Amino acid sequence: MTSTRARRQSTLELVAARIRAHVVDMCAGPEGGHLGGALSSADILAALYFSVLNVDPQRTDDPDRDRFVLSKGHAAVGLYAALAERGYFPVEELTTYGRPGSRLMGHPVRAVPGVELPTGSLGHGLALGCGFALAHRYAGRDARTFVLLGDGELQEGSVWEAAIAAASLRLERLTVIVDRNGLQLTGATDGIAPLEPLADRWRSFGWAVRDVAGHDPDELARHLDAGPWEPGRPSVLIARTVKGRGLPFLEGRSSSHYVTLSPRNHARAVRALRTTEDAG
Ligand SMILES: Cc1ncc(C[n+]2csc(CCOP(=O)(O)OP(=O)(O)O)c2C)c(N)n1
Ligand SMILES: [Mg+2]
Repeated sequence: MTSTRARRQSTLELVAARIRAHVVDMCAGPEGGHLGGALSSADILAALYFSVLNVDPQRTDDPDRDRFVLSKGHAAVGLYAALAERGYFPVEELTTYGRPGSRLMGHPVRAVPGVELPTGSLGHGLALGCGFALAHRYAGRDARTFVLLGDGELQEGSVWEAAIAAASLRLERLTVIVDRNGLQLTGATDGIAPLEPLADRWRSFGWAVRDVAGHDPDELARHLDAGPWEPGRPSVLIARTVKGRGLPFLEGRSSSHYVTLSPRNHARAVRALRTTEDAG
C-alpha cells in the first residue's frame, strides 16, 4: 500500500474498512456470523456513527441523544465493530464475540453499551423507531431516530404498518435506511417476492425517498445529515449495496449470509480487504 493511496481515502472510508476488518475477524471465530449483511451495511454504519448520529459514548443515557435501531439485528457483528470503533467499549472486546460469557452475542442486547434495543426478530425495528420518534416529539426534543432495515425484512407486514403510522404521525425526524443488497437468507429478494419499484412504494406510503448507491459513506452521510428532506414526512434512504461487499469470493452470493470463515478463507478475506483498500 502506498501512502499516497492511503491518503486518498476519506475518514469515513477508513472507518468502514476497519469495520469490515473486524467483521471478518469475528466471523472467523467458532460461532461464525452474519458476514454478508454486515459487510453490505459497513459504509452505512460508518456514516451513521462517525458523521450523522449525535451521540456520546460517554453519555449513553443522554435523553437528547439520537437513536439508532439495527432492525436487521442479525448484522450484529457490524454494529459491534462500529460501536467499538466509536469508543463505546474497547476494540479488544470484539475478540470475545460469540464466546461463553461474552455480551457480544449473535444478536444485539442492551447489555452492550450503545445498543438501544435488542433486535433480531425481523420486522419490529421500524415500529420501535416510531416509538422513539414520537417520544422525542412529546418530550420536545430535537433528537433524530434512524432505523436500518434489510430488504428481505421488507417482506414483514409489520414494516408497512409502521410505515403507514410514521407517515400519518408526520414523524419527520425518523429516517429509515434500507440495505438494498438484493439478497435474503435463501436467495434473491426479487426472486422470492419482488420489491420494485421500491422507491415508488415508499413514496406512495407518504415518505420522502432517496435512492442511492450504498457504498460511498461520505455520500450516505451527506444525505442522512440533510434530513428531514421534506417537511412533515419521514425519510427513507434506499442504499443499493452488495451483500458480502469487499470479499470478491462472496460478493453478491447468498452463501455470504452466515459464514464461519476457515483459517484459509479468513486469510483470503484479510488479503481481499487490503487489496480493496489499496485500490481506494
Ligand atoms: C421474523 C424473522 N424471521 C426469520 C428470521 C431469520 N432470518 C435472519 S436473517 C434473514 C434474512 C434477512 O434478509 P435481509 O433482510 O435482506 O438481510 P440482509 O440481506 O441484509 O442480511 C432471515 C430470514 C428472523 N431473524 N426473523
Ligand atoms: Mg438483503
